[in-house]
Amino acid sequence: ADNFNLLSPQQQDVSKMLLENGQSHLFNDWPPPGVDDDHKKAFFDQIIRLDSSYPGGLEAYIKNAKRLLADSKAGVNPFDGFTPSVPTGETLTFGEENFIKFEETGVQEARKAAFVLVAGGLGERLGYSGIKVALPAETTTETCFLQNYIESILALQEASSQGESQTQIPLAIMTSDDTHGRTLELLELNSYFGMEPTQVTLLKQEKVACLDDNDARLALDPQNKYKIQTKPHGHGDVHALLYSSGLLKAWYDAGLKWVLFFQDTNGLLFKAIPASLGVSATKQYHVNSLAVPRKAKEAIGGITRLTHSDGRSMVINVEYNQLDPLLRASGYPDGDVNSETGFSPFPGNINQLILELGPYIEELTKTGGAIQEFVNPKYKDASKTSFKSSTRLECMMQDYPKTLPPSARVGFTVMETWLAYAPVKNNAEDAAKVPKGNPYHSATSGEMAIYRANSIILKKAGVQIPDPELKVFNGQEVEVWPRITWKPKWGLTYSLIKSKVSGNCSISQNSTLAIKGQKVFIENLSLDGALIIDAVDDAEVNVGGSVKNNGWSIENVNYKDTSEPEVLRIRGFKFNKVEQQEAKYSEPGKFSFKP
Ligand code: UGB
Repeated sequence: ADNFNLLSPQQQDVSKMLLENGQSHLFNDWPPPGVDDDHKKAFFDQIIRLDSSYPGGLEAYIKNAKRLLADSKAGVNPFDGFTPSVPTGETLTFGEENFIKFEETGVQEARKAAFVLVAGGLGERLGYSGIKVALPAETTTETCFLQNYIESILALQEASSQGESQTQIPLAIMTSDDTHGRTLELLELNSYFGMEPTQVTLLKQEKVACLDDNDARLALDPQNKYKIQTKPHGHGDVHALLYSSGLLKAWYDAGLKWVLFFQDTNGLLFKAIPASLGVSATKQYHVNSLAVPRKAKEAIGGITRLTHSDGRSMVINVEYNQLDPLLRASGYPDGDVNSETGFSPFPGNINQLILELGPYIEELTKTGGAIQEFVNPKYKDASKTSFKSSTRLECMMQDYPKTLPPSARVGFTVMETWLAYAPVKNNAEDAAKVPKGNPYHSATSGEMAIYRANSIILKKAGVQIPDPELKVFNGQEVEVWPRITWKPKWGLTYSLIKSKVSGNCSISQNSTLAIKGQKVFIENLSLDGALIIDAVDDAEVNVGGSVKNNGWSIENVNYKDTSEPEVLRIRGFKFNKVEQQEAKYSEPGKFSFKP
């Protein structure tokens, strides 16, 4: 009571709220006023921060926690009454006529788009010491994920504002205490990779309070009785942050129409963006989730139609750990298994969402951005009365459609995996244990997938490229294609790529080709070795003839070999740059490169 009288009005309010919500234990061991006053102030600062960063405040958090913990204890099935079935959506095949049309529409629509990167996760599964967006997507050019993403958005920006004054496509990045400083530093050190600093907004998500028991008593830090333990709340925070920051409204007022969400380490993603945005615009989807064929038990959610016995129905992601029990409980005794096609009948969610901004704001105005949450306590025993360690509420960004009315237009677009999805999530050891035939989702597979996609695309554009070799790195067998890379502005769409490749071209298996330029035209090129073309945007370069040299060879790197840099260890290989030909153009003009 003595402590109470000395509090500011705001501190008194939150104290009352805590006491009324069963949190008196927080103050149990507090010494009288005059002792630990700084710590007490820090305690209230943290409480006020937790209160203001959750839709509805800390009181709502505690109430939601009590409800979800009671449900969890009672074993309530979140899918009770729902029957799962395989939904139908748009399936696209790269290079087909409708794919090319969707790409064209998507590029036009990009003028009205904003992008949102969720990058608050630390990537515990990957075990990389840096932030994931700073990781090279591939080591031929050492372009990191964030650079690749930003350059892709800038390429879209340029292509979509053809002939008109250039609009700036905004990019919001959700960070957390774990990633914020290093993300900002990466941007600043690299001049925002070509974006205007004002084009990029960083939104930091706050962690949420941990819970000690079924009564949702907030957990104190064992080392500090003036500090609440906190943990990440999940990527679902992105909706509340976009809403409460006022960013959505600013985008809407600026005439934007689409918000595209994406994750931190998918080096293929932007190959699928133009076409999928085209699908959203053509089909007028309020929500469009990108998906790929899913292998049973793969750690990506399954897109499922859930039909309730009362007639309600929705198309929604069922997270990978919930799909198997849901199926078993609904008349599929084998659970999450492949069908005769060799894939799960449920398309795999790659958490790339395209939302139409108008209906999105309308919905968030009602919900404040709150997303349906879940809790996953690890109980000490079957009585479910106590936890092994504190727990917290979590939420996922793909659960956004769960609160939408049945009239909402919710769809999904399935793309080929080789084109759209190759995340870097698993460390070498875990990746090597992935069941045979399932994707590794490692730095090894992520990089090789980029070469594979670029090779397949050039093959479709008429370049002769041999079949890949199979090689093993860090215990993972992967297809090794020629190491072909290009800048996003060189090859934003298939039509653009086709317009830059002509005649009789071939690239041998051992080759490396890096196209660092925009107006680089490949005509009658025969490449057997390494060729690096580096040209400023206003240099138009025709590349042809026969290039032959000893090139870059691939050497194995063991992930345990601490004498190698971490970035190489996690992928299991490095390039030995034996010989290469470089073509560099730093002035505008027309050039022809013939060795
Ligand atoms: N992330 C945050 O920004 N904040 C957080 O608090 C947590 C994460 P994970 P996950 O497409 O591959 C998702 O951990 O959650 C960011 C989908 O749920 O890599 O296991 C983080 O930085 C799943 O359905 O993935 O699985 C990263 O960018 C499936 O689609 C992103 O959120 C799977 O991704 C994802 O975090 C997938």
